[in-house]
Amino acid sequence: MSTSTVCLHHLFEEHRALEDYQSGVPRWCKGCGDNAILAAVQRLCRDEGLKPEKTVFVSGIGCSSRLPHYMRTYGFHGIHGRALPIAEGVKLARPDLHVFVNTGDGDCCSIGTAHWIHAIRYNMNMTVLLHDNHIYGLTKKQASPTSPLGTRSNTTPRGSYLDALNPLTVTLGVQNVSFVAQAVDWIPEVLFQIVTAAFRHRGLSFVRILQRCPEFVGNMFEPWVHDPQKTLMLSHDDGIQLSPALQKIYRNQERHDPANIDRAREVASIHDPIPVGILYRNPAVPCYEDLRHAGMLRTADTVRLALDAEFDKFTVWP
Ligand SMILES: Cc1ncc(C[n+]2csc(CCOP(=O)(O)OP(=O)(O)O)c2C)c(N)n1
Ligand code: SF4
Ligand SMILES: [Mg+2]
Repeated sequence: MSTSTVCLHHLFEEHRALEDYQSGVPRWCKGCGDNAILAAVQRLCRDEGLKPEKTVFVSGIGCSSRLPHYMRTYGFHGIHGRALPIAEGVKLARPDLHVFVNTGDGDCCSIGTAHWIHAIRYNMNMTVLLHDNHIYGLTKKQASPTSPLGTRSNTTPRGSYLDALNPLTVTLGVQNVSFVAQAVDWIPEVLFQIVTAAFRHRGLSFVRILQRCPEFVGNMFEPWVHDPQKTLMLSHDDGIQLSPALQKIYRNQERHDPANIDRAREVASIHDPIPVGILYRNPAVPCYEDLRHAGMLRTADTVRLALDAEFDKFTVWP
């Protein structure tokens, strides 16, 4: 190859457009907040210049878990509640990959709860996006653990009996938590900034995204969508930067120190107004894959030798 061909090849490799990360036509309902989350991650991939062959989106089961189908990257549409252990397996085997997880409130906070708690403690370097629409969408309107008290659904026709579980306070209560943020699908610029900050954090970043499901719980977030005073924007120097236009709309703001876990827990408990921004960040928490791989030279030969040694233990020699 001539030098100029190499340069052209390099240019082609490095500069990708949004379309290079798009795949298929999303089948979500009109107005579904999953569309905004998809747009944010596609923009993130483009702006961060992620190589599609080095990027994996892992999901469980639910409307939200269809997201990997719409990414032109690697993807793993897993089984209900098991997105996190699948993603951890990917990361442990291939720490060089960018791993994203898309999980619903049923997927993560109901059937997948045990995996969620332990994934926070293992703190592997991945970006976890909780699409929290407060309902089971795919199976057509059953109450989820995050459904507010009194939610009428197919499983709770007289209204749900229990207070909702708060995914932020739960996550902030787990040992080794290293990044917790909250975003809403209806402020796309801020959603994008939060997802970007989550991606840049080294460790497990957990982003709860309040996501509209117009099909089954159309009124769930309406008061917050229409009244900017009901959103509490958290700001700090390297946090979200509101554009001048958004500054004028979202005037309810609080200076917040994301290193302060006690304040993060207090803010996480606020339901109204909805806190939006980075609640907690601690880059010093070690990642499990680093601890496991520390001092290990993993080449094809070392893996083969180690496997041979293991298999030899069970060999019945003639
Ligand atoms: C083991 C198992 N149990 C139950 C189901 C049925 N199921 C599929 S998706 C789902 C809930 C989805 O809700 P959520 O995770 O909130 O995702 P959403 O559709 O709202 O995005 C359930 C109960 C299943 N697929 N597998
Ligand atoms: S049912 Fe709800 S969550 Fe599922 S695609 Fe439609 S609007 Fe989105
Ligand atoms: Mg849901």
